[in-house]
Amino acid sequence: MSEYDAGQIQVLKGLEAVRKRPGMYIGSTSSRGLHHLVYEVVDNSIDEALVGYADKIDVTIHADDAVTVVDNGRGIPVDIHPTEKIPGVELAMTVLHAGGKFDKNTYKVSGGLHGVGVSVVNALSSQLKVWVKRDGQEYYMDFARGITTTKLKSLRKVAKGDRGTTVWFKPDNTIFTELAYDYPTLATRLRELSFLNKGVTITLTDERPDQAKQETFHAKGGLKEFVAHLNANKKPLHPDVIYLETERDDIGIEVAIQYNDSYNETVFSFVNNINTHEGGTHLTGFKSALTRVVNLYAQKGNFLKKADFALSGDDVREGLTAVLSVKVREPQFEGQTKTKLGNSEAEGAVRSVINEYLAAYLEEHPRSANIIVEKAVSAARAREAARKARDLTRKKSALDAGVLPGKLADCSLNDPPLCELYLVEGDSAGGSAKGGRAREFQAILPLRGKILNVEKARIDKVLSNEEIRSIITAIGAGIRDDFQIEQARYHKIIIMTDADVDGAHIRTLLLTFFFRQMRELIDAGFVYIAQPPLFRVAKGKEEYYAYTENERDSYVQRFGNGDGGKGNVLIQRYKGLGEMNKEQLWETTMNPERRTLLKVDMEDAVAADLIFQTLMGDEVEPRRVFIEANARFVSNLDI
Ligand code: 0RA
Repeated sequence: MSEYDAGQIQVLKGLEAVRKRPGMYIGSTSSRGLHHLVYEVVDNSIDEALVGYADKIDVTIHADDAVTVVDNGRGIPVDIHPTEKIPGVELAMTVLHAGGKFDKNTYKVSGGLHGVGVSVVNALSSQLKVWVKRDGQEYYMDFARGITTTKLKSLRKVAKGDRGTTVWFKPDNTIFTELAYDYPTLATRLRELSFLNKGVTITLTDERPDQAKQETFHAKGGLKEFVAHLNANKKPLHPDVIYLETERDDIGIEVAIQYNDSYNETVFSFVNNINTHEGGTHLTGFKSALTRVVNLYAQKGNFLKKADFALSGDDVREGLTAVLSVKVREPQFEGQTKTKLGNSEAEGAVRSVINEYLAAYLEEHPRSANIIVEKAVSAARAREAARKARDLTRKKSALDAGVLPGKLADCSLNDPPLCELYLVEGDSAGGSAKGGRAREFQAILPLRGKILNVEKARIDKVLSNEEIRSIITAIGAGIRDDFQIEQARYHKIIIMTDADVDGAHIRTLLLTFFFRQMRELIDAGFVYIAQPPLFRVAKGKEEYYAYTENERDSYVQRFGNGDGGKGNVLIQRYKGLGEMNKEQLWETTMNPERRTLLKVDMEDAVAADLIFQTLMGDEVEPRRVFIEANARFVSNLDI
């Protein structure tokens, strides 16, 4: 630390800021943030693949949860930077956003949570080591919490063509609250990256004892294989995946499309490998072209008997599985979660490419074209049939209480950010909830009987389901394409079901509904799950609620230790919400001062889509496989 010049002070300030507020750079310091460290390093290697220099990336989770990422790219530069006066590799590792300083001719991943720079990983690692092979030499450096501990040194000679970068890092246990990597989470993202970056081979190796595993991800067909993967548990309506890869107006465009016999729309869009959950210009261009081309084909072929209604966007996307991936040089990310593409040029580029290509495809493949158009036409007929029901479900204005469902006990405030809607299983719990609630801001909607499984139903059937209609009208924001989050009458929708198998089923049915019909509600963070306690442990005037058996035992222990005996400790087990009186329900599950709510959020919409398909879809075999693989994680199955 003797050569402490102004440059280094600046460096320390930068990385110190990362350590002070890690959430600003990687989103969180929980499991999600931990996984982002790996994604950040891998993204740098993927950038090398994007410019054609790397085609192999190896990720290893070591026994101590350290991670190594190896690529065969050009290797991070090691020469001294002209103005910063330190080796390029040291610059990349110690200066925020240094990447662009010495390389700006490429599509950099630079939006969302990724693209913050590998220096952030360094700052948040108790140790980081980097090996670079370039120009016939292997070099090495190491760091601790972002500070250089070994300056660049030359290790050995290597063959001229032997190039690449190896980064080993150990996440800092004073920063992260969770240090164990989840293999399936990493595998899902690495598989996705292999689909998105055709031809790159990515391996994932888990060296941890008891869970040793290795997989290789490689997709020769790129997005074509992505769509085949998404449709794996579904019945495709036409054999080929429609696929195109091209460039227009300096934007790389890759699209794959295949319809299946379900009623769901599964469309994912990416910009520079980042999932654009909130869509944006590229997706708008894609959707409008798809709607236009299918309508034109339907009109020309007289598929629409009377031309009194056109096929809507929702109609042409019924049963559609599609992935759109664009590569944009300077992406502008907007929206609440910075996952919405703003670049206006992307809309026209994607629209014109899809217009041309898809029109030609339909002309050349009349058999597939007929199936696709017929699917959309039958969706349109169902939509017509459901129109009345749908109209009934959309409120005219938030103030117009006349159209609210009869069994809704609404709150008296009309200020959505403050208002909560409890969806409660059963009339008896509904009654207690109504009695116990804070009526100014808490509304109660009791749900009787089973919610429809929307995974298997078409929109007309969905909308004819009484329970679902009540939920839609109570929320007041419409559904699907018509969904308008600004109209939502509550900013907390709280699912309150029993802690048993039936409760779990109803909860899953509700989550399936929100995921398929009101996904923005989940994206906005408006969906929650109430956590009713399983036990009340009391002695004299002192009482505690326990949410697990362990918690119960520790309260019993605590009481026991007080006077040497446990004799007077009272343990009450709540079998269901219905068994709690209104005071208990308020105190344990609804009182904002004491309750615990789980917020529903989506780490990965692709993974969520596959899970809903598996759990709620038509095919039984994948569900059996899932249950067998996951049964060991289940505890308290109706204890
Ligand atoms: C800056 C410039 C060049 C490569 C890289 C960074 C680079 C960074 C990482 C991080 C992980 N793997 C990486 N591989 C490459 C290009 C330098 C040149 O022109 O040779």
